[in-house]
This record gives sequence, C-alpha cells and structure tokens, in this order.
Amino acid sequence: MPRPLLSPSLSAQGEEAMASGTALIYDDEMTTYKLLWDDPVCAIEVPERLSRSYERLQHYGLAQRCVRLPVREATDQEITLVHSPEYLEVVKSTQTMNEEELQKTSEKYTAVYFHQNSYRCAKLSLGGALQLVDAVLSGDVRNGMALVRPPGHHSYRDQGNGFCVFNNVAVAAKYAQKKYNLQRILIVDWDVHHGQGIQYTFEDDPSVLYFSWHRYEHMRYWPNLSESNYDAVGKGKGAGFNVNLPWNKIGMGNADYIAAFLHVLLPVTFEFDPDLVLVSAGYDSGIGDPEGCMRATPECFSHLTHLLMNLARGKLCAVLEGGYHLRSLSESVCTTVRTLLGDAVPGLTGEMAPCYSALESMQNVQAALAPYWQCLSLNGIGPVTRCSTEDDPAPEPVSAQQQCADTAATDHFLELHMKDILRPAAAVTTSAVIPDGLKCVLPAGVQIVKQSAPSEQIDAAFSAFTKARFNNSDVLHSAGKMLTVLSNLKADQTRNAVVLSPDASLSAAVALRETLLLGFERVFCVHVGDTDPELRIGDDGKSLFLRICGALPAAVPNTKYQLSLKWTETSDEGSGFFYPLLRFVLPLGYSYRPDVILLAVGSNASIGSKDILLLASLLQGLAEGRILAIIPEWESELTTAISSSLVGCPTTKHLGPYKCPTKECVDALKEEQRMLQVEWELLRSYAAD
Ligand code: X5A
Ligand code: ZN
Repeated sequence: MPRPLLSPSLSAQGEEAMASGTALIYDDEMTTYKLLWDDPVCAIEVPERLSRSYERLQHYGLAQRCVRLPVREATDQEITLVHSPEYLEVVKSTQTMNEEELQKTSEKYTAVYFHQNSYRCAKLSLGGALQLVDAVLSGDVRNGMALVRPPGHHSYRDQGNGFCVFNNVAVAAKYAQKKYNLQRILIVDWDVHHGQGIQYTFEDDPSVLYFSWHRYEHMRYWPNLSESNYDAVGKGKGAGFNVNLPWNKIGMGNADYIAAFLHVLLPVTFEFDPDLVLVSAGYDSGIGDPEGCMRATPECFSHLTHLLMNLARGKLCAVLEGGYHLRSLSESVCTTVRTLLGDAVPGLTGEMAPCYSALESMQNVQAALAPYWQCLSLNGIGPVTRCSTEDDPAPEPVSAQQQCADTAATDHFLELHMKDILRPAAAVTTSAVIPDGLKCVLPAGVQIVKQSAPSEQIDAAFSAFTKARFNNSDVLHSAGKMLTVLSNLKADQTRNAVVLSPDASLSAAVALRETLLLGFERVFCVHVGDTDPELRIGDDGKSLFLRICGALPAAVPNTKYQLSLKWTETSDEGSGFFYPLLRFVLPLGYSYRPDVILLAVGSNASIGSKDILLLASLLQGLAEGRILAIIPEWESELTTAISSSLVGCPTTKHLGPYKCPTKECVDALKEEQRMLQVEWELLRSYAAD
C-alpha cells in the first residue's frame, strides 16, 4: 500500500461555507466631478477613466457575470479611522465652494483638485470599497473589484495628495480589522506610484503588510521621497512589514513584475499568511500609461491577480487607484475581473527575462528585509554594492519615452493584442476520467468522460510501450478516455481535466507521448513522487520534465529539459513547499511557456496533499490553464480538492500553516537556480553575488 499523503483531511476542516461569486462595485455618480481649471498635472484624472472601464467590462460580458453591489457613502466615523476630523471638515466644506475657493483649497495640497461633487464622490468611493470588504468578509462573494474614483493611496491623515481625497484602501484595512477582527491583512499596491499614504498609516503596525512597487528613478520621480526606497521597511513593531520595491528605470515589463511577485512579494506573503488581501489596483503601471511609462500588457494583471488568489482562502478585494491611458486601463481592469471570475488566465506574452535594474532593486529589497523574514534571510543575499544607475542619470532612450507618450500607438497595439490573447472559453471547463465503479465526490460542473478514443489513436499511443506492461491493467482500460480528453484539450473544447489512475506515473507516460503526437509544442510535465522512468523521453525542448521527489535517483544529472527538485515535507505542523514552488517551479514554467501541463502524482510523494493542491492551483496560471492532473485513484480527497480548483473555485481552504524550509534545502535550491538561470531567466532573483 502506498504511503498516504500528509494532511489527508483536505475537506471538512470546520471551514466556513464555500463563498462563490465576484462582486463588482460601480456607480456612475462617481463620474460627476472633474477638473474645472487649467492644471497640466491633474488633467489626466478624468471621469472617463471610470466610465470607459465599466463600458469595457460590459462589452466583454464581464459586468453581467459579477454580483452587482451598490455603493454607499462612508460615514464620518469610518473616514476618521484614518483621517483627522480637521481634514474631514476641510473636504466637507468644498461642497459649497465656488470655483475660486475650490482652486484655493486645492492649492493647499500636492497634485489634488476639488470640485463641488468631490466630497460626495469621495464618500461613495470609500463607501464602495467598504461595501466590497463587507461582501467578501461576510462570505456573500469570494472576491471582487471596486471601480471607484477618486483614488486613495496617496492621501494622508490630514491631507489630500496625488488625486486622492480619502485613503480608500487604508480605511478598508482598518475597517476590516475592527469589524471582522482580522489578525493579518496584506495590501498589494501595484499602482506605478508609491502609496505613501498607506505606508504612513501602517508603518508601525505589524498586522498590515504593505507592498508597493513604484517608479522611483533614484528619487527623481514623483513624489520624490526617500521613504519610498527599499530601505523603508517599517518602524518599531512594524519593522519588516513595509516592502518597497523602487523601479529605477522606466519600461518595466511582464517579466519584471512576475519576477517581483515570485521572488519577493509572494515568499514574504506566504510566510505572513494573511486573512485578507486588499489590492490597490492602479493601472498606470500598465503599457501606454503617460505617468508610468512601463510596459506590462493587460494579461500581466491576470497573472498578478491569479498569483494572489490562493492566499487568504481566496478573499481578495481589488480597489481602483490610478491608470490614465483609457484603453490600457480598461483592458487591464477587464483582465483582472475576468481572473477574479475564475476564467482561464491568458498566456503571458513578451520577453521572460527580468532586466538588470529590476534585479538590482529586487536584490536590495531582499537584503533590507532579510532580518525580518526567514524566507529571505535563508537566501543570504547582500545588497547591491553600487547600483548601476545610481549616480548616472542616463537619459532614457528617446524611443522609450516616445513610446509611452504615443497614446494612439498603444491604442493600436492593444486593439490587435487583445484579439491575440483572448480566446473563447472552452465549452467544458473540467473533464474527469474515473475508473468504472469508483465512487468519488466531484464538484458541480465537472464533466465525466464517457467516450473512449478511436482504436487507431489508442494503438498509436501504446505503440511505444511494451504491451506486457499493460496486461490486466486498469491503466489501459481508462487510457482510451484519457486520450479523448487530451484531444479535447488540444481542440480547446475542454480547459483542463483530472484523470484518476491506478498507476499515475504510467498514465503520465502515456499522456506525455500523446500530447506530443497531438502536436502540442511545449509540454511541461511535473511529476510528484519517486517513480517515473518512462517520462524521460527527450531533450529536444518539446517537453520540460520536472520531477519533485524525496531522493534523487543516482547518476541522473539535470539537463535543460529534464530536471529534478529534491524536496521533502515531513510535518503536518506547516509546510515550506511554497518556497521552491514560487522560486523554482513557477519561474521555470513561466520561462518555458508551456502550451499544456501534465501534473502527475506518483507513488511515495515527498510533499503533502495541500502542497500538491497549491501546486495544481498555481500551475493553472500557465499554458492558458490547459492542465491534465493525473491522480492515484485512492486519493479521493485530493481528487475533490484539485477538481474544485480546476473547475474555477480557487481554494477557499487554508493551505497553511506555512513554515520556512531548512537552510540546507534553500542552499541546494539556490545552487540549482544558479546553474539553470542562464537558460531559464525568470529563476534570477538578484543582480549579482
Ligand atoms: C492615484 C494616482 C498619481 C498622481 C500623480 C501626480 N495618482 N503627479 O495615480
Ligand atoms: Zn498611480
């Protein structure tokens, strides 16, 4: 009898009822304020930011699929969770001002304008964020997005700043802590500006982890604060709970953002283990934005969202901040909401190598935070001795500057790009192959495969194997159905599938051959467990084979396309598997860009069932979600859990507790990363030793 997996009780741990659905908060009343005078700084913050985003959500049919929630006004009591009563009075007083008085009040602050409707809209904007938090924390929905303006992350306790009046996300965090008694909240600020207002609110508070990346250019970029740098890690008890990743170059793109998430934000976040994720979702970090001058394309925001959805039992609230290229903004809002709804994540396009400047920043922030986070200290990376761009304010290439100033060029690019990356959803989300007579609980929506593949297809698939291996084998029996599923995956008729097998390794070997016969070009095969010889079938790049096992087979060196990860989790007390998953498995997958994934759970797995579930969930960010999971037929709880994840219910279970891996494991991994990062560039997490 095979060794049972760790943490076998994936189901029924006294969890609350599974929340489902995605909330959308929008009200066009928030378009009723605008800039009334000439001010080149504030001119980009226009009502169309909101209306265009909402129209785009309707255009794709996404708004219709969300649970619509009304906005409400935030109360004085809620506003003063963060803001001073004096500042509140100033904002209140603007509702009756004439234009001249409005302009005078606006001039008291940096880069803000007031309109007679600003106060009302700021209350709705904040109230909208609070409605979202209530919907998610009461379990009415799983996650959601609040499309609101004015934005919030720049405003201080007693000042408006950077188009922001009330600090929506900061208040939302305080509100959630108070009303729902949450212990730990993560705020991810992917806006291209530093949310200094959020940092100031929580810098001495260890219960809120604040992460922000931002255009910085060694303090030459607004708001030009030294406390936006990587060494501002928080104060007092909050030391270590403020994470700033400054971008010192413009033009950061998909690879830089994904690397920052996989190597910096997410390891720290898993160690932190939040109860709620709030996103300060600004899209001025996207392509074409005149403020940000970065290059991330809309699907990148799908990936960022997806990577956050396995935390905090899936409880994620995205609240709009900036974003000034109307098309780029609205497309990226759509990719975010689409992912929250559980649709397949589009393939990430572009170069997969983070740039040198991004790696320098990542290295510096890791070094600065190493004293506070085990997962970073284990790595033993020191700061960059001298930042390559520090005292050389090399002008950005003209081409880069022109590119981000050319609104029409980005419009044109996105017109084509969205057609490229968006595919119609498969008719079936999840197919299942279940051996005859086996009972197992599958979530609603999973379609059980009845039809076997034609006999020629079966013969072709098995021609490479010695027939004797399949004598009396149920593998052969169910293989016909598995081949049907693989054809359906290839034809995009089914997004993903689960196969129960008496011999997952053998089934995986058959499946791998078949994917290649069907014409898939890059098959990422991840095998958990200690058996698998059949899978080492070639080094031509058509398949990338990764085995995750407790003991390495003797004399099997790693090659570019055939890799082993030695990793063992032995305790139910907490797993450290998140670490190699984020820093090794996913970077490898992102660098390889598979068009299909095979995940097989063989015998004697060295990691637990929660680890495997997390692996299955995160791998769905690759290959446009085309994944075939092959599971031993006796692992019924794992089957149920993975099926739920595949059918589009990101787990609402707590996959922790997490603990950090041992120094030996980390060192061994670091060595592997070092050897492989020439070929697989997303494995790089720092600039130099
Ligand atoms: C919310 C936001 C930007 C302010 C820029 C002022 N504010 N130069 O993106
Ligand atoms: Zn911004």
